[in-house]
Amino acid sequence: MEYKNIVLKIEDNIALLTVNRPKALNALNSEVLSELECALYEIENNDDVKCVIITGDGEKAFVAGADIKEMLGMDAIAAAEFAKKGHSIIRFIRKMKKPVIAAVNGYALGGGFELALACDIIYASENAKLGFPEVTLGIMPGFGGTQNLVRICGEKIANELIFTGQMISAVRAKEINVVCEVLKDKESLMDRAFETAKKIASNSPKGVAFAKSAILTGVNMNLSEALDYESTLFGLLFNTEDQKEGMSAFVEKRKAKFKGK
Ligand code: CO8
Repeated sequence: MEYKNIVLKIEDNIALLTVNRPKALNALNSEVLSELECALYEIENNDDVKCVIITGDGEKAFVAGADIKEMLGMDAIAAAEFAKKGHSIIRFIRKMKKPVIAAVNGYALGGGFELALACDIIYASENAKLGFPEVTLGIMPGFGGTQNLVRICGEKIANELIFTGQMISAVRAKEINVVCEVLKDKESLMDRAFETAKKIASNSPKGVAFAKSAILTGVNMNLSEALDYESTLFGLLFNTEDQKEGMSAFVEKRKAKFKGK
């Protein structure tokens, strides 16, 4: 499919998805959301792809939020539909077999912060600014922000960020466990994202996918149910060729070649 507002590059088992609407600081309008949804679907169904990186075009913004100019004229029904469209992307990213890394280069505000929070790993450049300015616009986060932030850094920090609408630095985002690492500029940010993506891509795709499922599904279960879920997935991996290959390679002192089977 041809995309107008995003660029999708697939190379060496890694998909790089760039939101490319620089005139609006990569803000998410309905068209961008539809394209993101299609691209993520395309990536998930491409067996060559083992890991995904999402970033924003340029150095100024990852995504500066949902498109305020589009939202200005929305009534309640249209706004709820718009949020649901966003939610289906978040749900999709969370359920994808392939890990998704957000490389946050600059502003990640409102829906942009929420898009990053939906990803499995977040790296940020030193100039990144993250926050939820929604209450300054008379609305509230509606792209999963109220639910994901509280699960990552707890109620008090989530309250402070969401009720004030203040932006935080990448360093502060790391302190509150939102960001894994802060990199000095866009180039080192992308290098770091690719380094991690390559490591993930060299591992067993099924092992990675099942681990992602155990982490994300288990967190919403009680510990006993979550441990049962983990042991079921652990057992299922012993039906795969990758388990045989991974363990044989160890014993034979060679590098494993995983097929994702
Ligand atoms: N929507 C639409 N246009 C935007 C947005 C946005 N979110 N952010 C920036 N732009 C546009 C500006 O209007 C401007 O366009 P133009 O030149 O035509 O006027 C261009 O991008 C450049 O922006 P600025 O001139 O403002 O650049 P500055 O460097 O002065 O400021 C800021 C950068 C601080 C990032 C500033 O642009 C800003 O505050 N932007 C808005 C940030 C914001 O409030 N985001 C939250 C939006 S609400 C939201 O995301 C709700 C999500 C919940 C539902 C989602 C469901 C999918």
